[in-house]
Amino acid sequence: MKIYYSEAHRKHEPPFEVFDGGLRVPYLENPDRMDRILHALRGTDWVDILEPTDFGLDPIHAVHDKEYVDFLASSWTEWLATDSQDKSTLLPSTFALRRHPHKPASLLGRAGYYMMDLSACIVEGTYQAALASANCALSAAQAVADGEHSAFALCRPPGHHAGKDYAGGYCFINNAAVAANWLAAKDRVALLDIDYHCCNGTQDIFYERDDVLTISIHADPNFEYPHFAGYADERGKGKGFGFHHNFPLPAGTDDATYLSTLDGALELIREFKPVYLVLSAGMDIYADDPLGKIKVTTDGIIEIGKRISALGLPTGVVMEGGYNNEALGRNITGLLGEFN
Ligand code: SP5
Ligand code: ZN
Repeated sequence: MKIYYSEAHRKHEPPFEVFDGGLRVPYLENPDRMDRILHALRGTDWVDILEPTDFGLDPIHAVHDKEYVDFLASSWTEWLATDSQDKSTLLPSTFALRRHPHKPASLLGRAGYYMMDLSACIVEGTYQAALASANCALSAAQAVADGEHSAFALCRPPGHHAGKDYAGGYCFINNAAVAANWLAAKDRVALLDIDYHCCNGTQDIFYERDDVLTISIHADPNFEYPHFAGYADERGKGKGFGFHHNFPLPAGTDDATYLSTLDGALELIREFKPVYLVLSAGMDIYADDPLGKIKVTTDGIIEIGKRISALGLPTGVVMEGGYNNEALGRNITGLLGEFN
């Protein structure tokens, strides 16, 4: 299997994130995640780890507002020029409610406008890492468009919380959405997101489209991040109505319940008759994930891979979340092994 991976992620290493109640904790979305996965992949005899191709900014601008991408590109330099006391990472303290859409001129004002929370921390290497991550997803899309049965984009930072014009939840550029949009120019695409968290960014990006079916299985946003998207009654808008589906799950969901929910999602994908599948693969559904409250085992993840692979679709698998670093390697090789 072709695996696309770039070392550019290493320079995106924020010193902390801010949890509920203002607690500063070490950044959970850390470079060690990639090392664990690479180590496990290199231990198999079926991977070919490749540098991504540079697709330039056009496929990114096709999904994200240009001014938002410009903000990602220039914010670190602008941040260093401010007189803020702690410049270890750019985070705002005021957030834009989108019912008041004025965009302020100041850097911290724009940071609040373009960020949805306190876990999309920008540091010096963030923009380059985010671009390389998107190129990994595009390279995997190119591979399946060129006839590979499947390919894996080992993306870091992840992408599925990033919307057209906002960062959030460790995400800056929506890698899976960029790849799905690129494939949609060729033929019908389904995007299935199995990360523990709802893919609010992906949902927003495709919400009014009928050429990309988007489906997310995740922890119920009533109790879990991202809180404001992921409810079952959000089904798309305009001609996109009926082309987005959310499957919110309760805390404690086990393998059996997860798999029967997955079967429902897979049935919708079959009905849509896509030519390509993009799989946003977050491993934070794993039972011992520090951020998750869903109880899927490694065997459950392998079975998830088997059932998705049984669709028989050319599939670009895109790395999203997953924070039990020790388990990430076996969970990802278990999932991908079913596509091989
Ligand atoms: C890609 C991805 O999986 N992003 C997830 C980002 C979630 N960030 C917000 C976490 C909310 C913090 N709650 C902490 C509770 C710790 N017990
Ligand atoms: Zn997640």
